[in-house]
Amino acid sequence: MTEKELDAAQQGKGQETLSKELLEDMYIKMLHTRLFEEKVAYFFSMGMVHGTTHLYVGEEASAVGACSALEVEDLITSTHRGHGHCIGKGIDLNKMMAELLGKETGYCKGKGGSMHIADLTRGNIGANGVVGGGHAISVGAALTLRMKKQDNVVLCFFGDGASNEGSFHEALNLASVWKLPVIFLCENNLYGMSVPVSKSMNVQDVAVRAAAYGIEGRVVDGNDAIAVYHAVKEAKEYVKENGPILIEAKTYRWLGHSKSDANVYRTKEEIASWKEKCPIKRLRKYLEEAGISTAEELDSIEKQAKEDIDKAVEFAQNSPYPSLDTIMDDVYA
Ligand SMILES: Cc1ncc(C[n+]2csc(CCOP(=O)(O)OP(=O)(O)O)c2C)c(N)n1
Repeated sequence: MTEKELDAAQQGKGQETLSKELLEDMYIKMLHTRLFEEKVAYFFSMGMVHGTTHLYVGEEASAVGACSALEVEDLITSTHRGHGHCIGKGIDLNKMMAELLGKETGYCKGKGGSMHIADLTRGNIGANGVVGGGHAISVGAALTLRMKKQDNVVLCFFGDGASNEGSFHEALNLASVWKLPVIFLCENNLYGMSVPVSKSMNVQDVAVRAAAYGIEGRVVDGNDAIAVYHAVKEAKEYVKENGPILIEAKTYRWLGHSKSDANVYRTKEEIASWKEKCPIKRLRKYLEEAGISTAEELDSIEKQAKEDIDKAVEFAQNSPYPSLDTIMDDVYA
């Protein structure tokens, strides 16, 4: 099936028809994610971003498709590769750029960096530098929602590598036993650092692991924002009634694991073949071919996205660094 036929088949499955407004919002958020990270990569190379960064380039459809299916009050837990999750859930780009540049106006007043961003006003309860760190937190958050009788869900993002952690298995088990409204969303980008999934697990799909806990596992094309949207939208209703679900979004990161990655464990051909499947180009093509948006409209969205990121850069660069006498403020452990 061609991509176009696949998309058409999806629309024919009796799924909700997405509005132009929603699809264009997904398009600009995917562009924001790509452009934001391109700036971060540049600033990192200039020595302006401290610590490390884990870029999400190539995986944009997964975060944006998933978060677009959630309400503001639905919660997400994120990972070390979390910029896309933040943008999907509606982060303030200025404050996130300021945080990465270590400025006082950032989300953590410039002291946390990329892996500690949370925005409780938008249901983002936090990135996490600990692989698998979000699993237990998402179960606890779902239990809180249940106890407060709130009709919302928690979506837990994690990678294929994190599905080999003990926390994944404990969390799925407990969420299943307590029938908690958690969507476990595995972003399978085929590698945990330099280790391919074929060398770290003896199953083809992470999704099959759900069966061990008596829950449903589904696989979705993680490079298709619309498919991810539908999968999460359906899952949202499902988990409120039945308890957790595991969704595996198959995707790929184009860049190295982090900035210290020489990227020698995969071939140029493999990377090039995934670049061909660019999720952003794919959504643009769909919007144009389905007659939802004109080329001019999409160009103007791209222009807007660039301006938004330039503004975020300007805001961050013009912001002060935190002063030395605040070094121990907001330190909890
Ligand atoms: C508990 C723990 N173990 C190891 C690490 C080092 N580490 C950081 S990212 C990573 C790979 C994670 O792979 P995956 O979960 O597939 O996510 P991806 O990086 O592919 O998005 C590892 C091993 C860590 N941060 N935390």
